[in-house]
Amino acid sequence: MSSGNPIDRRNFLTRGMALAGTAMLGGCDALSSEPWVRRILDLAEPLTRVTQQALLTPQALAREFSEADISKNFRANGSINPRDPQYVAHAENGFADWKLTLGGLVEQPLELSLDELRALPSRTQITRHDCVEGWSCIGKWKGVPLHGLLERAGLKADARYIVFYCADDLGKTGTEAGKYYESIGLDDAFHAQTILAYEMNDQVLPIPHGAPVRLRVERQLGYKMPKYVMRIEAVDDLARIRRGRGGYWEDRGYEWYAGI
Ligand SMILES: Nc1nc2c(c(=O)[nH]1)N[C@H]1C(S)=C(S)[C@@H](COP(=O)(O)O)O[C@H]1N2
Ligand SMILES: [Mo]
Repeated sequence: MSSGNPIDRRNFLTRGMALAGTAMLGGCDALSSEPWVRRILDLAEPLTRVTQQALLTPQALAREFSEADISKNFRANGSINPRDPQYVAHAENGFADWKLTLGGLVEQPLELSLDELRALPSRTQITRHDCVEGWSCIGKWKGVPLHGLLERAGLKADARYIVFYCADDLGKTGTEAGKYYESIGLDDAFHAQTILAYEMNDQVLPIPHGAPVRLRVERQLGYKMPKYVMRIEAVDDLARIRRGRGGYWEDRGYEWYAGI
């Protein structure tokens, strides 16, 4: 992700415009009208070079499907009913007092209720979920684009990864060490289809699929999409977290980048 040369302003603008133009030609969301792209094009705010690189990486979109393609039975996998006492208490009252926190290497930490998340601009997408175990299901997801939250919080210059901490103790250790977690790079974090989903197939996201919010990272395998996300953190390094490989399954031997 790092390049030797600083991006000069003209080159940066040209590539930024080209990126926005390509997305529109492709019939995708009008990227150039999105606030984060406008802000880059205006250079209204000094972004870090790492962030610029992440944003300028060609944003290939994962294939999107039609309503008719939606799987009748979307399989639920891994944890399907977390028993963590705090989680259970939140679930019992419909996550009314639950709050998602976004902290770490950010200028302005955020704390958002489910209602506040639902009030933010959303994205809906019908995509195919591929599990490393060899099954796929197509589902419709609605949620908050992660890039919007990251912009609001403002990444610090040394932020390189976004880490997601979950409520479920998949490892059944009874401690934080067994809890599911995941991390992605800034390219995926700012990708247009990377959303914190709170609806699935036009329903409130059910517990087996990750209520109250689960990440969708559509260019990677299922295990990169944490369910039951409680806390998000921007970090410069993954080595100090849990066993240091960037995710629950990564710590147990899976690849950190699970592109499909
Ligand atoms: N918190 C949490 N997230 C998770 C898992 C899990 O066990 N716990 N399993 C992962 C795996 S391997 C897959 S395939 C998908 C399954 O998502 P689904 O239950 O909506 O099908 O969630 C991923 N995210
Ligand atoms: Mo999976």
